[in-house]
Amino acid sequence: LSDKQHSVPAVAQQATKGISFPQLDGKGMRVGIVSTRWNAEVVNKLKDGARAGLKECQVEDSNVVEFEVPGSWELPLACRYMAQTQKVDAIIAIGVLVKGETDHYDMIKDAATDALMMLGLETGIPVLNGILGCHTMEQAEARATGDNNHGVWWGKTAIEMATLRATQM
Ligand code: DLZ
Repeated sequence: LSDKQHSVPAVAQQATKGISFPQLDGKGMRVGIVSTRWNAEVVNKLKDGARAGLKECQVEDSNVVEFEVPGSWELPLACRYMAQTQKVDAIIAIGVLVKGETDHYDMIKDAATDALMMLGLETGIPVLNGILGCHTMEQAEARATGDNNHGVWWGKTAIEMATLRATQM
């Protein structure tokens, strides 16, 4: 076999737990992060993860735009405001919903995630669902820590989807 036939697609050496990514080049891309103040301690770790994922894809710090909102319910509308600026290649919405004793959790989780999906489909801008719906704070912590920090995947997924979009335009 020739060298060419031997060569494998550049698949993630940068894998975190559970998923691998192709080599991604986010140089020059602008990415929005919209996050909540509810459950800020875990949300901040996820945000750090997302920034780290973006950095691994060569996204410059100055090209990361951040909005903050009170809770996960507010995420879709704030993401829409950001999408309307037409100045971002992808948006990462980050929130943590912890199930309480009422139905509030289910209402917010389902409505917010559906709205984020619709926003992406309507605008064509990749909108990442970074809402963790957990039954306990410990579950959320575990998904915001070390090689299981889901924020890192969201950062890389944002660039992968923005790259895919760019190849379609
Ligand atoms: C009200 C509420 C509750 C009970 N729990 C959470 C939560 O766990 N995570 C979260 O992001 N937001 C929560 N909120 C706030 C709502 O998302 C929203 O801010 C309010 O209902 C006001 O619209």
